[in-house]
Amino acid sequence: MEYTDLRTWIDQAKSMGELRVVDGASWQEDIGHASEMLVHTLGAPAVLFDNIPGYPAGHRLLVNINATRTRLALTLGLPTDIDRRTLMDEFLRLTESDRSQEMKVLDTAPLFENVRTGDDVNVFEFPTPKWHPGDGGRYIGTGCGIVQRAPGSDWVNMGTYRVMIHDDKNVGVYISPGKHGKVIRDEYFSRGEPCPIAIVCGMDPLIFAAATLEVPYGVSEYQWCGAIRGEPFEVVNLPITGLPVPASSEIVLEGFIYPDKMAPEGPFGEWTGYYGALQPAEPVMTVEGLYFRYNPIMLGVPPNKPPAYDPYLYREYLRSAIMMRELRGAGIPGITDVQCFAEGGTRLFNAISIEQKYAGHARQTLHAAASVASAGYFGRIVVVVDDDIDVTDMNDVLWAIFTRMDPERSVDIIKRALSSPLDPAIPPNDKRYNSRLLIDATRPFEWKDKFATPIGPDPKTKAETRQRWGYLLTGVEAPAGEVH
Ligand SMILES: Cc1cc2nc3c(=O)[nH]c(=O)nc-3n(C[C@H](O)[C@H](O)[C@H](O)COP(=O)(O)O)c2cc1C
Ligand SMILES: [Mn+2]
Repeated sequence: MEYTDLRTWIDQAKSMGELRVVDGASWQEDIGHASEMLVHTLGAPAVLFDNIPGYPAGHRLLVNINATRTRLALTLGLPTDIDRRTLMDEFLRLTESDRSQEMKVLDTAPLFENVRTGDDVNVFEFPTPKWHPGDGGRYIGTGCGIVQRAPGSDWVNMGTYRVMIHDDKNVGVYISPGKHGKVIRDEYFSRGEPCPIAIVCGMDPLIFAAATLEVPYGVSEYQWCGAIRGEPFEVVNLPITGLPVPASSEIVLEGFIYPDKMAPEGPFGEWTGYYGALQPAEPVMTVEGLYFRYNPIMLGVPPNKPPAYDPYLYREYLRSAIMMRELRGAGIPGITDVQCFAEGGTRLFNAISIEQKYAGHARQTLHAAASVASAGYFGRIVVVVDDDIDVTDMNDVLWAIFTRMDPERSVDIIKRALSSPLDPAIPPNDKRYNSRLLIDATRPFEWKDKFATPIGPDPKTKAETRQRWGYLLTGVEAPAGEVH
């Protein structure tokens, strides 16, 4: 690994020409606007905002961290010129459960350079932007990780859930149904107990990515990062709750949420491209302990409309890889590739290619792919295609749908599946369930050998043609000896 924390990651990204620094942008509008442009432009750099008016120099905010394959590879400790599939396969290898590492608890950390408790707590010490004009407040938690320990267990979960500032000492935490953080929270609440939580607002891009992915239920995101790093993930315990947070954290808020302490939360510009509804009652955390390094760096990951948006870009690789592992783990053979398209926010439109081995194989794949953990929450359309289709090419997937499916034979609908208050397509008065469209766009197994022959070209011929005739597309003269 080339970096040890967010600061050394920034140094690396800067030396690779992948990071720019901006002075003087306002938290009120400029940072939200600039971030929208960056996340909606493929290849855009990470940007570190400093000297934000109204804040001390050095109180910084970093956006667009993992939005290119180069930076994602840096984050995962892989060669930065790596191709898509190698990156996915390496990521799966690194996160195999037999590489899992217990976390390592350190005695102290730079995080405690500044400690605020009680009356001294003021979460406005950091330049939290107003990310979208219609947001119900300033969201300090976008590139954040919420740390909780399952009651009566060693399992420490870290998930990214949005956090809105109510006032200088109170923040609201919104967690969608089915998420680990909600399951844990509700276990405390059902016993009538408060749920201790820690909100980490600046951390290295690896633990952040882990907090936004389907690390299996019961597995700590810390163990998973240890597996990728090949050494125990270093944490430090907080004084009030005892919760372990990353030792390299930049800013941490500590406190409790209570079953009977709720306040309206939202609206917030969400990953669907719409404002998520104002939630009438979400838990409020009174910040009892606030800790931060000198010159703290907050991570900002404001949700935005698909397709190009930092978490879609890296999750197009990583969520797709996780689904591939889940399908194989479910015992389904012949899984060739998976693409959770950024166009669907890596949830709403997912394609799986298979080498068909038996009648019913395609349907089995579809139903599993709509239900595994990486796709269980708020899915919409799942497509299975044959392995001659390039699932990374939306046009190829659409061509398979248009030419190999016959709606009467090829479509299933799953009803009453897990959805979310953020789902714009279900009624405002009941945001629990949606349905899933499953499209079998494979050649029907029983007559696939008689199916019309695709024109091609096959991948080898395609590559050779582009090698030989590619000059025609470039304005370059024909190579010597070539027909022209
Ligand atoms: C920038 C960003 C913001 C997110 N905000 C929320 C949120 O407010 N609530 C939520 O339930 N999930 C949110 N998610 C998705 C979760 O982080 C994701 O589902 C993750 O798997 C949750 O961790 P868990 O599997 O440990 O529950 C967000 C993801 C990203 C990348
Ligand atoms: Mn988890």
